[in-house]
Amino acid sequence: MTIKAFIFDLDGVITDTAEFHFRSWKQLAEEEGIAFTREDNEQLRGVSRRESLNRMLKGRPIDEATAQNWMTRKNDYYRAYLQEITPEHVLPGVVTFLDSAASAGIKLGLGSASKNARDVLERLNLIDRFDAIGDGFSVVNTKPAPDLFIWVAGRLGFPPNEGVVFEDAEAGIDAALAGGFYTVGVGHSVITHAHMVSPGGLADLTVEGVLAKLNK
Ligand code: B16
Ligand code: MG
Repeated sequence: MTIKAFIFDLDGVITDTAEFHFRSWKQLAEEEGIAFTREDNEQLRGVSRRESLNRMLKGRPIDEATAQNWMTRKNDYYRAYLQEITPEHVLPGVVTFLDSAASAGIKLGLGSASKNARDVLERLNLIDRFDAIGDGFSVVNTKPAPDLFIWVAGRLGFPPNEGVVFEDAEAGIDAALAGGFYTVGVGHSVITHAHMVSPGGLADLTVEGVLAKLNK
């Protein structure tokens, strides 16, 4: 079997929007008198806006209208931060890795839980590099459900067992494994159950190295 497609998560793999998500949730939490720390924010990596709100609330009940209002406010704060994003916010090694994969004939997909993913990619000047983009609008069941990555693989025209998912979050690795993909855990979070890990991100990986390790 041969690997023919790479699918990348956005936040934590291509760029670091986690800090902007954190500041936005923190602002909302402070306005509402809810304690919210950086450690709390780690639990929100890779999960949808709605699930992030649920985790921030830690069981505190709110009605649906309030939930919608809070998510809108958080997203407004987040979108203000997005205006600061430039191509300099692309993480080290990403452009080289994407170029090298494309040169090797590998199809490139993006699988992000974010409804802002396209805007972020445009600001990073990377949107044209991907053959398929799945985002927070693409599927109903978000990570750790496998649906998003399967949706992207379908768009790329390859079955999951010919694809590798690069993820920084447990929820994303769980989603990819559930879908039958090969997985590479990247970044500083502790990922123990991926086929391969790279704490230094894409900068510490080569396309040849990934293929040699995963191509059986
Ligand atoms: P939005 P990823 C995820 O991006 C973030 O890691 C997560 O913190 C965020 O809640 C989620 O996107 C939804 O983002 O509110 O912009 O729709 O890691 O899947 O690229
Ligand atoms: Mg991520």
